Amino acid sequence: MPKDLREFLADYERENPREFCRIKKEVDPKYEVAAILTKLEAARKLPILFYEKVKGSDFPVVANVYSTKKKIAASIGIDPEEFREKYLAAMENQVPPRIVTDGPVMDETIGADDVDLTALPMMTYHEADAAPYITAGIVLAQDESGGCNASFNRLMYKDGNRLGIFMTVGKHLHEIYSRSEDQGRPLPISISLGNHPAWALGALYIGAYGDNELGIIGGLLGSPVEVIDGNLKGALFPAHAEIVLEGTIEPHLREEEGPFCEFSGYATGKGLRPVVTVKAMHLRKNPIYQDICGGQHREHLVMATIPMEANLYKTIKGAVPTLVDVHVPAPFSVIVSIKKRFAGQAQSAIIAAFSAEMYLKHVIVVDEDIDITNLQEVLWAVATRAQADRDIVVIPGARGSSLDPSAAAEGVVTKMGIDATAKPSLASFPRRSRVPREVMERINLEAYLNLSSL
Ligand SMILES: Cc1cc2nc3c(=O)[nH]c(=O)nc-3n(C[C@H](O)[C@H](O)[C@H](O)COP(=O)(O)O)c2cc1C
Ligand SMILES: [Mn+2]
Repeated sequence: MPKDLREFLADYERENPREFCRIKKEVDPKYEVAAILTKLEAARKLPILFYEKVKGSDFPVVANVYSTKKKIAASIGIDPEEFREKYLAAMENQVPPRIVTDGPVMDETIGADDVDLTALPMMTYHEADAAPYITAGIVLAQDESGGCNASFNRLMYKDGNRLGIFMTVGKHLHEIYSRSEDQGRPLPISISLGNHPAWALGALYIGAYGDNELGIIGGLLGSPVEVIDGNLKGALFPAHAEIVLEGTIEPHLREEEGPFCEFSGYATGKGLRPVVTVKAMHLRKNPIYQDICGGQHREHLVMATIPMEANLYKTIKGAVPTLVDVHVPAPFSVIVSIKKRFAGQAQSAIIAAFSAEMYLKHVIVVDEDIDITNLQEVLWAVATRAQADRDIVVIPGARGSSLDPSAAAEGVVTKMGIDATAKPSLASFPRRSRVPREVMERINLEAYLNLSSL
């Protein structure tokens, strides 16, 4: 198993040269990197992109590291079908982090007076984006019990050593910050770029406040992650990252942040949001800057569903033991299949799903005969097994995503569950059209017609 991002990249390039693309021609971090990725996606190409020369910066940039499940799976030595099992096992068998005093990221350190964020190739992706952004930074912050929280948070370049930060209300980093702000204290954080991909799966973990995501990353890797306790007490940072920024989120300070085009496919409006002061920058020798293209791109969508589906599976299984599968096909939406034994179990699945993930807005529950990755079949089940007056649960005024542009107030949404299971049961429902199996097996098309001429 690779021990850090650069080892993973070297392994992947060697083993999958067609999925690793080195770009030697200079690219502009303003729009051009996003344009290349957007055009490649339209052509259904998702290679890791390694930009060797980025205008205005000495650092090469890597993007699309998480663009397929295959890549992320390779980084932790599993097949893509094993994610569910592996993630649940990592949640059960967490490996606590090891605090070390040194590591590769300490090759070079730049102190507060000399930090100039413009040295980093921060990106502007879309027309509506207010400024260059850092998107692939993993923020670590300690809660009052000393546990370490990890999350991705977009960071807007402001000036010199200052960044605007977007923290969703109700997520853990926002809660840690609010508690520290209540005490009038700045919150020490670290922002790391260029981690082993397991860090991304940990940062996207959705669990209870106080859960230590470093233990889950250790569980995924099968060994403790090494973190350094830096100058700012409370801000641990990964010893093997490419780049680390240490800083504080200031209490009672709000400045304009945004707009920024988000994974929802829309630009979120500007708002008054907290500010990070960067107090030190640590770098490996020849650091690689990692980028995740802002907006609705494969990388963001694919990666986020892995921990989300594992968490939904675990929580819904607790309520409905005959849960079959869960699938997150689009932002804020999940499709759940169950083997319904008793009336009311679809409703139990809906309630459990909403309790597991605050961002969820729509839950569709179907029977076990439906392929939940086939949206046409799911809509067929909704059309033929549900009646709106009987089978829809509506929860108005609930906490949801602040990135939902249809919400009446930011982050306050109406949630909907659809029970698209057959009533009263699949066994008693009209039978699906099916040619007898024995005949299907017996009939050989080639005996009746020339298949290749059609
Ligand atoms: C590339 C990327 C960028 C993200 N940016 C943000 C962000 O700006 N603000 C935010 O609240 N969540 C963001 N997220 C989602 C959070 O990282 C995610 O909800 C995480 O589980 C929150 O963890 P926490 O509740 O432990 O703080 C982003 C996710 C990804 C993959
Ligand atoms: Mn957390």
